[in-house]
Amino acid sequence: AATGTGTGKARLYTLMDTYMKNDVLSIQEDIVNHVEYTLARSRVNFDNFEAYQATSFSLRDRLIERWNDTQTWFKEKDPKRVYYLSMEFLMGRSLLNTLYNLDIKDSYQEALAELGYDLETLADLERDAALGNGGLGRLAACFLDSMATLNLPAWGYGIRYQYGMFRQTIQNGFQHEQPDYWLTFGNPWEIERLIVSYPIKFYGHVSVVNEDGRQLFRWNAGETVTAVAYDNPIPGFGTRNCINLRLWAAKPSKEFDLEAFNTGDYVAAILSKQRAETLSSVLYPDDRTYEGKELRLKQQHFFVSATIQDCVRRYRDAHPNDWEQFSDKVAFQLNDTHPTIAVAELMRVLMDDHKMGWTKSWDICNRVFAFTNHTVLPEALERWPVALIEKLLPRHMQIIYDINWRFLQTVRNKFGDDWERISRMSIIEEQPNGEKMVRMAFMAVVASHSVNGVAAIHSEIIKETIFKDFYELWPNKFQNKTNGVTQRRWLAFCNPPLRQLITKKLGNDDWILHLDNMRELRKYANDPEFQAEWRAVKFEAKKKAAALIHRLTGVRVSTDAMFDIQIKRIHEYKRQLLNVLGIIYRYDQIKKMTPAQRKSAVPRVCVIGGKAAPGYEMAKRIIKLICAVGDKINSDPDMGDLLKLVFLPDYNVSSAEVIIPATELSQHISTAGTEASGTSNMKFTMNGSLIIGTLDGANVEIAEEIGDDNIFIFGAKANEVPRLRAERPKLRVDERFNHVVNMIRTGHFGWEDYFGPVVDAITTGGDYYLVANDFPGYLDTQYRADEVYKNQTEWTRMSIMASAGSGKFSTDRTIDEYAREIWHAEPCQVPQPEAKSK
Ligand code: HBZ
Repeated sequence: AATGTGTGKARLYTLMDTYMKNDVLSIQEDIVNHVEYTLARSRVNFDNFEAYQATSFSLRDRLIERWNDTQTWFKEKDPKRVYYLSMEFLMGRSLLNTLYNLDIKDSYQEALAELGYDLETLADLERDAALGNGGLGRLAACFLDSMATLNLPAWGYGIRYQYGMFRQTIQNGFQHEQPDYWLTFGNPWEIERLIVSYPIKFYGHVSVVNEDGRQLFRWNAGETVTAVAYDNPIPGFGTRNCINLRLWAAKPSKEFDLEAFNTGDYVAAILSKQRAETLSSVLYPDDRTYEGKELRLKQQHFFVSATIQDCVRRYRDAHPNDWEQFSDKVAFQLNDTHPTIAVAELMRVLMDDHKMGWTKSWDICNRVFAFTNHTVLPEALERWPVALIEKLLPRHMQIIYDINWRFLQTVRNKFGDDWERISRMSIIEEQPNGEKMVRMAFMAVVASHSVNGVAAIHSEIIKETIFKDFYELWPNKFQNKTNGVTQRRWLAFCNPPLRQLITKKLGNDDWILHLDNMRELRKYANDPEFQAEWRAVKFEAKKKAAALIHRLTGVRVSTDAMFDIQIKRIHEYKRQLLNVLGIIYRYDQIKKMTPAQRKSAVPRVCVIGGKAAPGYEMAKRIIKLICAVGDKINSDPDMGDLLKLVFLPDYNVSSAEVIIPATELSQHISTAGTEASGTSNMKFTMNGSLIIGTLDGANVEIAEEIGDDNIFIFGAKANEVPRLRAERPKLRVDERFNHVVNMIRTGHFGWEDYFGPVVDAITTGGDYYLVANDFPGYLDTQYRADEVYKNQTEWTRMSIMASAGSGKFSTDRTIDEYAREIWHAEPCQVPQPEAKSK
């Protein structure tokens, strides 16, 4: 093959006319070449980490082939492109995911084994790419996997933070935050593209110039930063398509401030330029309240402006001097309000840089933007001070005022001079203290042609609450797109024994692309032989999880106990407190049992894990409470293997991949109406865990799909919550609740002063999240779960039914719906090539 003949292009084509080979010998050659030529280590002497790096580089080469072919193909076919704009992509590790998606895991495993390296060991050395907080960031990562797999011409755009989500350590039961400098030893998966860079402007002032009899606005920026592209190939499964996650890093701009140089302070001038890099240095670790920090707004504009410039350039390369097709070729999905400044930025680019009129520019914006909301909690809704935007992005602030002015005319045309309504709906909020704020969610709704929630119940709630007025104005804008997760990472790859069992039973592994096929497993839910295999798979997973728990906490847990898990960010609304109170009750019950009663009790391993936002005092106290209760229980000889409680430190994507397959009961117990969707509930269900949960978020649809006899539901319904909140102080509280609360208050677990505010919040403080109200139902339902667990045949039946009914919760379904109903984008599959020259 590789013999160069001819000259010029012809010679180039024949020089390398085959793709990289995936036989064991070729893989070994590629790996040792990278050891020697990329890492500059001796090919006969390299350690595990170097083996991991070289293996990753050899995989990157394979990804690049696909990436290049895919982008060339997209360019040629010119389909409508989808751009997913997100401040967060919680990718986790890439090594195994790449091997599985490229279907070359076995060859690599064998190749490495022959060289004396163990693939699993190497895979464990990879640092998580933790460029996200939680559900919202992980959803973006699952979306990329499905967009690639469904052959959509889609790209993700975000920020290449140097510090990802902080590493959580627990010292004496308290959370400590450690920096996550994940790039210490480089990132073998990314492609640095120094050539792809754009200037990003900040500050300065706006002037008006006359050109050809037209008024044009000119923004003279006070500061310019350069955005440099880092590309992360995202391979699909069962396809050659490989899409892109383009992350921007901030670098100093080339244009130097001559004045600073001329005044002689050369070193100070360079140092001040260098500060530009701080823009992309750190992920904000708060998923609870919007952070009204200037740096956060700068990050938003930074990545949005680079993205818009990049996408406009790509469009104009294909369609010089023709804006007519822009909205047929481009769709932007806004992942929450964080990228909403894109609306003003695109308006600015169209009007100021490309001299388009308002009407035409606004029409384009409306056709290209769509917005996803992920929360109804008022404290999480982004509102930026007008004064801050005016200072940082003066031209954008003018445009926002103009958008609002025209929008409010629309409101008046429809509803008349209803000033209350107009002030409620205004994008600019006038606060009593006189400070004006920009309501980013309203701007996103006004500018987008589609607004969606992330589960059926959530999409209804936003129409009745935060966006009620807007729903009345534009009922057709509002949609639901129930979240999903990728069954590749969250079932097939993280749980190989279950993958094997399912594939064996179904006779093929088509379910990895068509999760609905799992429905067929229902037939075997009562089959004793299948049940035994199903339990054996779970037991193996529990052993692995027990080893991880021991490694991270030093606590040994029994694999014969029920694994009862709650892992998610720590929030009052997610009610980890309800879980702890239930565990305290269980502890107290066991203490009071006779030896005979203890014999028949169901043993449990309770695991709670999750990070608290560094400034969220209450959440940090709750972590301490979990740890204190855990210490008491785990050191009590009366408990033995009957009850353990561990706080799992530094919960992240990689630990989720071990814990979720091992879980038998998982908790999704938010106050109804507060959790937009939840996505781990879907991962657990796929892996045969039963859910104990409220009728909130996607739990509602999970119950529908798997049958409400296969899920443990309790608690107030969303529509009862407002009334219960109002009545709460009048209600008499359950004795069991009073008892466990008193145990905390009276120092049974120590630290009673520190836990004071925690207990107050659910008693004298009004109990906003209805912990007391839902406590009796929770205990009764936990008791029901114990009773079912005693009957392993019934438990296993429910477990199989849960997994079998999880087909709807694949992001393949979610993304297909977005593509058809919001983006109007078609798949564009790269043909299977024989050789490069073909
Ligand atoms: O988004 C979560 C929702 O709480 C969860 O119910 C849903 O399943 C998931 C995906 O739709 N929301 C978040 O994870 N939110 C954030 O992480 C966040 C991050 C930065 C912010 C605000 C929120 O400034």
